[in-house]
Amino acid sequence: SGTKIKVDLDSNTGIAVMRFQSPPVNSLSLDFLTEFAINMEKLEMDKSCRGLIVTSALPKIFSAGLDILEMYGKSPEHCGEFWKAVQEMWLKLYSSNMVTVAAVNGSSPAGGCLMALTCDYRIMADNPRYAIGLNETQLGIVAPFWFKDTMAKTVGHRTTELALQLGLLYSPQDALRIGLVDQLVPEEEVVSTATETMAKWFAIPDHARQITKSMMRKPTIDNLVSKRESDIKNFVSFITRDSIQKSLRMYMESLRKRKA
Ligand code: CO8
Repeated sequence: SGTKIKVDLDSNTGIAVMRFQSPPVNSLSLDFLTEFAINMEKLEMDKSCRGLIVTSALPKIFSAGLDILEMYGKSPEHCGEFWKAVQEMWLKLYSSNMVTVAAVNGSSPAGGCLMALTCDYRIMADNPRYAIGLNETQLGIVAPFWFKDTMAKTVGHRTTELALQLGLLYSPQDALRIGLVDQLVPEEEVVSTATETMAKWFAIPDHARQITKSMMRKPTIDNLVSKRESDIKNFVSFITRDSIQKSLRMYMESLRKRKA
């Protein structure tokens, strides 16, 4: 097993806590996503595990989203392999039989926001410095249909239209207002609140809850499953364009300048 994600399963409570620990910003690299998929498979098979909390072991950041370096200056083959791993992460989380709670204890742009959106419930730290949202257009790239679907299923069509076109990043208060997160708590209580929340979900018979979850999500999941190959092709031809590569470079430079 790897080292980018730490998993603690408490077989008394049936709750697994997955802590992302990939400095500096828990970006979703190919290695990270591979480790994530392996951990998900293990937990999904483990009868003693009924619930999963995903959170960050790093201060201030839940996840910075997809690792831009996996999409910049890379071969089409590499980009395709990377995108397949991103799809796999979404499929595994969105279709999980476990109760999934995102304990968002830091900023969560783009792919980080997507990860939180795939969970059943989102609790965020009430710190105005943190931001969450699908900001892809700000990078000159486009969130694919299944990112859009996940967002729209959560906050509705009109809010998604504004959020995605403008690439909006929301403060915790605004994220709560639009329903992008379900609850705000003080930073040090995010994980404990997630554990308490689990109890409420565990009180419902698993089979009834799982069938209901599947009923809500299956059409969205089937839609990607049936279009997986064309989605990979689209991504690869888009991301390897010179103009898009240039946008990514400029964005990375702007991150660096902001710091200087
Ligand atoms: N990928 C790779 N490296 C990153 C990323 C990233 N997503 N985010 C930050 N880094 C790097 C920074 O460049 C910096 O590197 P260095 O130290 O070498 O300069 C280092 O991590 C630390 O970053 P910061 O100094 O910026 O740290 P802060 O604590 O000040 O800020 C933030 C943390 C808020 C996470 C900030 O770094 C940030 O906003 N990052 C960018 C986040 C972002 O926009 N991610 C979008 C990725 S795209 C995506 O997830 C979905 C793509 C959809 C597919 C598109 C289809 C075409």
